[in-house]
Amino acid sequence: MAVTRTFSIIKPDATRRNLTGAVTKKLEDAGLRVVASKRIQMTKEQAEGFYAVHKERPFFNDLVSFMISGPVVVQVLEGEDAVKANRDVMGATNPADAAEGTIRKEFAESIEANSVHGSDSDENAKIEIDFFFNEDEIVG
Ligand code: RTP
Ligand code: MG
Repeated sequence: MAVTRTFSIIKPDATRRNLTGAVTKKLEDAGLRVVASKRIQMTKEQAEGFYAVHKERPFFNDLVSFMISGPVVVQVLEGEDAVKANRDVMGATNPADAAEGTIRKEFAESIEANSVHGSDSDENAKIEIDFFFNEDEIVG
């Protein structure tokens, strides 16, 4: 398995509860390394652009409002098969379905306020990383 990159967001429900460190610890314990990180307040335009694939979904407007309701921490993670390693430790989208030991089981408040985002493919990881980071901000 090759070392690859994925993109993560610690969402506003988690930053609000001061869980940035606790979430990051879970990521690190899963074998992922934070190679870039910044805390930002997303604009509405950024959130709409980032989630453009979901624009026809009924939850789109609520999701955009939630993602701009407070600061987020955007991160680039590196590790063996990083996309899968990250999604495994995140757990299911709905915390009610998330496995024991996952971030969403432990921390998520609801299907929307579910503490983390993680890319779902290597291709989308690259697009999402490029959306928030310049290459010189990433130090492997
Ligand atoms: P993510 O993209 O954030 O890593 O999460 P995911 O793949 O597990 O979920 P996805 O289907 O891509 O949905 C993106 C985010 O939209 C919110 N959501 N709300 N109210 C709802 O039914 C609903 N469904 C999804 C969640 O914040 C989800 O992470
Ligand atoms: Mg997704």
